[in-house]
Parts: sequence; C-alpha cells; structure tokens
Amino acid sequence: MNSSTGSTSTGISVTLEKGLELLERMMLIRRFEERAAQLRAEGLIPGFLHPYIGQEASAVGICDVLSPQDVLTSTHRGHGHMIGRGADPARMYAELFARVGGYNQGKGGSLHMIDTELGFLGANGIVGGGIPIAGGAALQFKRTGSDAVAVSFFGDGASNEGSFHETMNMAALWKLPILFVCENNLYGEFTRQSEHMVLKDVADRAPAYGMPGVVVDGNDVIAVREVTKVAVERARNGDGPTLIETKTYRHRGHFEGDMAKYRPKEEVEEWMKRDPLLTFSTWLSTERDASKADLADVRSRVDTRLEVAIAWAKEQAHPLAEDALNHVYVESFNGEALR
Ligand SMILES: Cc1ncc(C[n+]2csc(CCOP(=O)(O)OP(=O)(O)O)c2C)c(N)n1
Ligand SMILES: [Mg+2]
Repeated sequence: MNSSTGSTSTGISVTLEKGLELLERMMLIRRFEERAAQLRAEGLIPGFLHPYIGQEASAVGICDVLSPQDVLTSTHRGHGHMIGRGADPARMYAELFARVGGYNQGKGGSLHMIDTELGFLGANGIVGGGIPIAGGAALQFKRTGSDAVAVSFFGDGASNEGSFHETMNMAALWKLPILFVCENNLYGEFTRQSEHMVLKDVADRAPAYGMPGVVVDGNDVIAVREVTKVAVERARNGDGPTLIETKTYRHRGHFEGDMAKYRPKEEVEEWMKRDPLLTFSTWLSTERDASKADLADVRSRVDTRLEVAIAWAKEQAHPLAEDALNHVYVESFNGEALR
C-alpha cells in the first residue's frame, strides 16, 4: 500500500452558495484570530494563542464532510478546528478572556477548550495528546456498532510522537473508523520539517501501518473536502482508517508574539500567494461568478458576528476564587456520584 496524492480539486459539487458558505467559515476563523491577537495586545487575553491563520482550508474542508455524531480531537492550534466544527465564537472569546461564560467557565483558556455536545473532544496542550483520545472514541464506535467517525487533527511535529505511531498501529489492526489528519505546516515550533524527520511526506508513514496515506493541498478547501469524503466513507463502511496529510503553512509565528525570524522571507512570500482565502475567493469569482458584493457581504457578516460576540464576552464575569477547584475532576458519570 503506497501513499498517494489526493485528487486535484474540480469543485463540481461546489455551487456558488456552497462556496460562499465555505469561504464564510474560513473567514470566521481568520477574523476570529486576527481580532483575538488585537485583544491580546490590549491586555484582554491572559494566556497563550497559537494562531491557525493560513491553515483555514484544512479545518473547513475536513469539518464540512462530517456529521453531527462524529467527533474531533484538536491541538494547541485549535481555534480553527473548533470554529470549523461550528462552535460559538462568543463562548470562545469568553474563554480566552477568562470569563465564566466561556467553554471551560473561563478556567481553561485557548489550550483546553472543549465542547462535547458538538463532538469537539478538546484542544490539547500535549503535542500528540489528542491522537489516542480520538483512537479511543473510534474504538467505542466500533464496539457499539455506531457509524460515527473520529477525526484527529495534529501537526507534522506530532507525527514523531509515540502516541501517533501506537494509535496508527492499533487503528489499522482493528479497522477503526478514524481519520488521522496531519496538518503539515513545515515547522514544529521553530524547527523545520527537514530537521525533525527524514521523510518529505508524513503520509508515507501510513503504508507501514497498513492504511492509505494521502497528500493533499491543505490550502485548497475543495481538494481537502474531496479526499475527506473518500476517507470518511471508507471509515463508515468498516474499512478502517486513513492518514490525510494537508500541506499548509501558518502565516504567523508559532505563538502570538513569535516574530518567526527562523523562516526565509522568500518562503513566507511564496506561501502568502497561496493564502487559502485569497485563492478560494479568486476561484469563486472566476469559476462561480461571485460578485465583489458577494465577497464583501461574507466579510461584513463575519465582522458583525464577531463584534457582537466580543461585546457579549466582555460583559461576562470572571470566575470566583471559591470555584477554582470546581470542574477540575469528574464528579459524576451517567448520573452516579464518583466521590
Ligand atoms: C509532549 C509535548 N512535547 C513538546 C511540547 C512543546 N511544543 C508545543 S507545540 C510544539 C510543536 C508542535 O509542532 P506540530 O505538531 O508540527 O504543530 P504546529 O505547532 O506546527 O501546529 C512543541 C514541541 C508539548 N507541548 N508537548
Ligand atoms: Mg507543524
């Protein structure tokens, strides 16, 4: 079994209406984070931010194919996955502002956001930490005969972790319904991929475990969507996992405040030309006759929604000191007290 390159996108199934919906979701991620970076600079956000800006097509292309019963695990760079899944930006801002209206009552911050009702099983500060969690969910789906699918997002750096290799092995062996989505942005923190692994394509690791590995242009939302459809169908049919490698690039530093001086200027410029929002807006104009007004409407809808979200989040209270130890441990399960 060899890894392969995913189909170049034709976009046949993407109408103007569908395309604008995908663009709006990507724009929501981008503008959410651009505003978050400003608000952090203003002192409203006490914790770390790892911007997903530049990688939006990967989250949106994958999440668009999923059904409500499916679940996801994420990373330290998780805002895009969470918004891609349909999370409420107001509750996300509240969490970043450390307010009780946030997803973790303001006690988790960017790295711990979770919404189990959405099937979003958490951002994760442990590199590679989400992979076995998704594997466990997939095992449960298989045991209970559910046709749900688990998706684990992680980076090129995480694919060097034991948790990646162990979960890949078991998932292939037990034909678990799981998608391993490696968002290869060419860097693990400040280290280039060529300095942390020999391979060029992380997808080449898949055949060694007996599953397909697919490389796709992670900045092309339609191409990502197409390879995801194939992998999800395979998983739902009981045929087992797929590793999808989305080749992409983060526009900003590893975290907000990192000036990213370790990246060659030409490399950054080259990838900026391949900005997924830019290229998809152009595609919508040329291939689907999107007007300037259509594109401007997307931007203004997103900005209005985010300003309402920010205003709401700012009004929420900070958690009380006496609540510091609440919500730390699971206190009941299936209605039964655990202590
Ligand atoms: C187990 C573990 N090791 C190291 C770190 C420190 N760390 C945080 S992010 C990161 C790089 C991750 O790179 P990659 O998986 O490519 O994700 P990206 O940041 O590029 O999205 C590292 C090493 C960590 N958080 N957890
Ligand atoms: Mg990386």
